Amino acid sequence: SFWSSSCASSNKERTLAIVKPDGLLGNYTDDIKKTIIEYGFSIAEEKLVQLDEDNVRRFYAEHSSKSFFSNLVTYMTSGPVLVMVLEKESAIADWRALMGPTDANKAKATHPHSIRAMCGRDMEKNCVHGSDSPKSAQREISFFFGEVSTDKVTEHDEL
Ligand code: IDP
Repeated sequence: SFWSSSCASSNKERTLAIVKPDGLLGNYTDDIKKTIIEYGFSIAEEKLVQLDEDNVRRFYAEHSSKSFFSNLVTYMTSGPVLVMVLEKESAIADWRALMGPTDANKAKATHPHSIRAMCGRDMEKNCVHGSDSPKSAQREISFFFGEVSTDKVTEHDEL
């Protein structure tokens, strides 16, 4: 593939990060981006999008049978999100570590310097997303930035 052939000599890895609607509404975007840069990531791509129900159902398909799924759809469509491709060595694991645990209350207790401790509220409203494996990262990056992605999500006008 293009990626493996053009980057064979680089250890850089890409992951998908999302600042969720609570992060944008709470004006945490600048602090989150500052932290991302401080920790050595580069932001390779970014766009502000308004997800619709269908986008979220497909993005989070693995959670479709969970009890919290309909709340997750409501939450993720409640406002625009900032989607970014982050790049660095070990980007996937390092971004997960920087986000902190899924439950923002746990993050505040055990990972006080994590992003979810800084701007999350609870198990659901946890401010940020990060891919959990190389396979997810590839799927999620092409979901938002692949060749056909422009019909899948609606770009938001004002950034
Ligand atoms: P992750 O975002 O830390 O990878 P996942 O288990 O993949 O966590 O869950 C996806 C998202 O679904 C979470 O970030 C959170 O917003 C929401 N979520 C997960 N578990 C719960 C729950 O038990 N109640 C409400 N929302 C949840």
